[in-house]
Amino acid sequence: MSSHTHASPFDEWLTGDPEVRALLGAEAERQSTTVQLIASENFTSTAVLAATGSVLTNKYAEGYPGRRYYGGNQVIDEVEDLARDRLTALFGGEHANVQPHAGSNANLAAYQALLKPGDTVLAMRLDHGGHLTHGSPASITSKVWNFVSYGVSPATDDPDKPGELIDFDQVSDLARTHRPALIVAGSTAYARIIDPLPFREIADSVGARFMFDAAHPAGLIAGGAHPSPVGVADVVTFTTHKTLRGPRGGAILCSAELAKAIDSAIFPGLQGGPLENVIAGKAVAFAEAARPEFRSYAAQVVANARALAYAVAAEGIRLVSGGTENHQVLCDLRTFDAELTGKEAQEVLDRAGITCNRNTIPDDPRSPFVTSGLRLGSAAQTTTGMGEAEMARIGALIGRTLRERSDDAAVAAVRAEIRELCLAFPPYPDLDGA
Ligand code: DSN
Repeated sequence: MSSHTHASPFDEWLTGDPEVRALLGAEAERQSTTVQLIASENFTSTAVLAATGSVLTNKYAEGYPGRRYYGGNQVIDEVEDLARDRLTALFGGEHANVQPHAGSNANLAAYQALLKPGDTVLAMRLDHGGHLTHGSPASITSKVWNFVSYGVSPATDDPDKPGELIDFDQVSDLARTHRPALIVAGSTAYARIIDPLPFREIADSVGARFMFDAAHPAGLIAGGAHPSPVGVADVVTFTTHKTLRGPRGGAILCSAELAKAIDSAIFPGLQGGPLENVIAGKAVAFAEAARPEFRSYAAQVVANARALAYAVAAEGIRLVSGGTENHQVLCDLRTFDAELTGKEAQEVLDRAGITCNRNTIPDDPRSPFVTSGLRLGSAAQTTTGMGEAEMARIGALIGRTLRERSDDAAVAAVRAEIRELCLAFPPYPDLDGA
């Protein structure tokens, strides 16, 4: 038996490798005894874990169902077809590609399918909430294509109109000035609903294609809590492991007209052999997300984020955009303590058992490595069954930890309280207690 209270799933299969077994046990312990508030993470079901850890990892399957470059893919074809069919049944859309290893690959493939090198793309600024693949200078995307960035409107002092919302006047002006071939919607740090319709209208007004990167809200869309971009955007990319609660990976939905270009962009354009074990995990997750209880889950994720937002605001932390409509809470720490950086806050919260990440806030005066903000997310702990009362308690504990951050005993007391809270909401109740 492992020395940890919480064994990793399938622990008994690792008796021959005590080092890896111990590491997996340690991570299972961490995930079970600390609060997971990273907005891009979740806990998959054990069925997803089982499919991802299956014999399908052994198979090479370059190509697509019915058109493989290796023999022996009869079963694999059925697995991938099942995943594709379940994905189009879940979201609609005429064509699905379930092979992207990650969201970044899905985005690169969409650009490759829709653009020529040097074409202009209009996407969200990274420091206003966009993603690296939306044209960050550090990303290959900015070296191949010419990115122009839109951002959010300025913050205001009016609680009824707090600002920091996507500035559609700016999107429209930039589209008219730069005539992009593609407009990208989607974000990694933006706590509001992103309505695909205004983007579609602006794209149509300048003859641009429209891509929606739904990596963060995919599960909220599947669960009916957010409007769907499928059928509105030309291409929808997303990750499967965030709010959608599947295995780590990506996927793409597009029209039949773009199917060949998207498929060729993924393979052979960008990737080699697909991870069919992960694709089986995606198939399991897509079926889970189609069940009625997933709609309740998505609604609870949003309600939990709202409860967490109220609680941290009550501690004196400013909420970027004044609140939340999704699974994220974006915190501006400067109103809490002008000296406190996102980096320091993340580190002390880690010691208290509250796992989250520092994040830039719009027009952050500090560097992306230091930041003035924190990003919190409700998707993972909602999966364990936590509700608004637990979120309110965690919000208060965040305030206490940050206030008493130089007092090791106070931080340790929060850590003990968090551990007790987490033990009441195990992520894998059927597998724990080894
Ligand atoms: N790293 C992901 C996130 O945390 O939002 C985006 O790629």
